Amino acid sequence: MAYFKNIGKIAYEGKGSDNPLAFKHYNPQEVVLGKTMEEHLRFAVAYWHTFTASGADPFGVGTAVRGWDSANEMDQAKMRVEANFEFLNKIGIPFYCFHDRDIAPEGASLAETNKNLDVIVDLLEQGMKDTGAKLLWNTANMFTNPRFVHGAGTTSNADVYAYAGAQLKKSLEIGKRLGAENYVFWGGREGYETLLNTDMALELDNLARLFHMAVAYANEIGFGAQFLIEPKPKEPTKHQYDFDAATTIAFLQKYGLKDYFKLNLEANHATLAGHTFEHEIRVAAINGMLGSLDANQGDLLLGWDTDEFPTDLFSTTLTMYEVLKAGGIGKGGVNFDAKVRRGSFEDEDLFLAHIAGMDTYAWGLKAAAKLIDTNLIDGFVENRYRSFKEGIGAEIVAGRATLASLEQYALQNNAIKNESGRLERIKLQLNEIIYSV
Ligand code: XLS
Ligand code: CA
Ligand code: CA
Repeated sequence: MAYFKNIGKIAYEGKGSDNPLAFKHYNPQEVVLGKTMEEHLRFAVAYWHTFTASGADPFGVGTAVRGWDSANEMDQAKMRVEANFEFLNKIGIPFYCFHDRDIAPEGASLAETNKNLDVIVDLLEQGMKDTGAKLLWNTANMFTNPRFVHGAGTTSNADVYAYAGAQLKKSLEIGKRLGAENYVFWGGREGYETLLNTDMALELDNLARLFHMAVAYANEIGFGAQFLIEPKPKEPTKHQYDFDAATTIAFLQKYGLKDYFKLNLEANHATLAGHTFEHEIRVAAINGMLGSLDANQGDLLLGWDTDEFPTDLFSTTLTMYEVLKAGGIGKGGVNFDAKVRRGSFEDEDLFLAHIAGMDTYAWGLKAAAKLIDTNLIDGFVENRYRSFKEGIGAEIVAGRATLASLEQYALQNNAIKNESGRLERIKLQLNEIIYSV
């Protein structure tokens, strides 16, 4: 059955087109710096925002009008599978991502929940065979159900920890069956509200133990997906343990997990942590930990995770610049972890929102490639640090300098001369590049 009957395949029509249901910048086969846009961007649809969510917020029920609204829970789950493949095909996105609880309803027991999952996973497997759609990543939702009130891997209750382990095991099996290229761990409630009732050391040790068990089980069943941890500084807990890229890398290092994980970085989580998205990507990249991206944007006037579709060109340009400089996104992709606003409740809005995100990323990719071609940033940065290429700078970089040798140099070097960072000039040139492509 078709759910989006009034919408056909979205085509690339180029910059002059005024058709809202067409791409102006995303031309999948267009080659940019030696790879097609499709290969660079590896777009994915987030199942939860696109098919499961209803637009409900703390002040009101859902507003979305969908073709599966009136069916019972299990039928809705089946209808969403069909809608997913129809949507992927029409919008031209090769990948999708889901949490276990997005695709199938929970039953009265864990066994019944797993049975529901099996029914839907069969349908997903068949749909993927029929359409060629691929799973960028799957994950386990260990935060919505009330049992996770005190966390999952960091809960104070060992029974809940065991349940989380069982849920994770099933999720890894599903990932293997559907050939997921990555597997994501986002610590939904892995954090705390107050130290007055919290054993932080035990919680962190337990979380690491769960990750080690996941690595061991994936090995055991031959599930070769890249494991990814997704940092977020707050929401739902006040102190999320995986605060940002740097904190997460330190955690992985401490517990001997660094070789088994990379990072799934989200734009809105970066800004919640007080960083830009490009900062988080650079931190991951220089540590060899860049895994995948959750593409969205926050609202500067709101302090929470609004998960808006990315439409800020300045940000997508700098994001794609970081990705290109890091040598690409590898097995990862650009997953639209983004939801249409509550007022955008029609099916057509799902298409328009993804088109906006895809065009903004494609535009950003073209601008980033031009930034590299024109050598604007690289050239400036290289010149800015040229003092480390010779003399005392070269001694420092070679690791031969000591405090005594620095003192000897500084004592005879009375005229230190700094140079301007030229920030405003560079920003204007960046604007010119963005609007020229
Ligand atoms: C929530 C997160 C979540 C992860 C997957 O803020 O973004 O959706 O991406 O669990
Ligand atoms: Ca996310
Ligand atoms: Ca988010």
